[in-house]
Amino acid sequence: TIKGLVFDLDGVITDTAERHFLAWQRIADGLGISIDREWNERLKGISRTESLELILAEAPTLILDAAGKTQLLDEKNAHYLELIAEITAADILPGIPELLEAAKEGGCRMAIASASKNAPIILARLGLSDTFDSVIDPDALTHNKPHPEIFEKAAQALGLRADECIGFEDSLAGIEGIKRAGMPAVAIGIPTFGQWIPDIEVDATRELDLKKIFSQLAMKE
Ligand code: G16
Ligand code: MG
Repeated sequence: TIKGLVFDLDGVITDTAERHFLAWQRIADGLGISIDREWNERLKGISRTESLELILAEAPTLILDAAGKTQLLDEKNAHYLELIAEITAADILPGIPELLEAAKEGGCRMAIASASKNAPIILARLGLSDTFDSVIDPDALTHNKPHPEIFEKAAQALGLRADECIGFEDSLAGIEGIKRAGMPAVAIGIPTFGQWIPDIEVDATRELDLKKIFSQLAMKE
């Protein structure tokens, strides 16, 4: 039986992707690299350093040393922090408040498994600091998504086995990580899948219904 829920943050609880994009676009512009929203899709769920590497790969002749990269990462985050300062509870995605409420009433434990080092700040802005029993610190991880480590740690932090939890993700890397952890996966707004297939798919967070998810999973067993 399911006793815990493990949530990705960006794209599941709130949509910070546009703010990440604007902050990265400013950095890319400064380097003479142009990125658009479609290109930005590949940065979803990817760590900050990996995101910078993908941007720099667009300008192969540009060579930066470690200090230069660190400076760009700091600049990106400073701009991103300015942008997320505007976030309020109104930025929680549709259907999520109801889902969190239903989970709490049902006695589910809940954790955040986000690649974002800014997750605690964002949760505070959303008024959700006390909602989750655990927020996994991405700095304490050895591997990034699609590795299952963050989801394994989240289940452990809740005192549960992975198969007693459900993972919610909006990125392919995240679905792979959840499935490799041995956890049932709910995919939100992901158009196509590769090797790793989620247990349940919805087009958007507003379609999430905890009772329905529980019964769909029970039918699969
Ligand atoms: C989020 C975003 C990624 C971002 C990553 C790291 O992941 O989807 O685009 O690069 O966090 O964020 P930060 O620069 O704040 O540490 P997730 O796992 O919440 O979808
Ligand atoms: Mg995400």
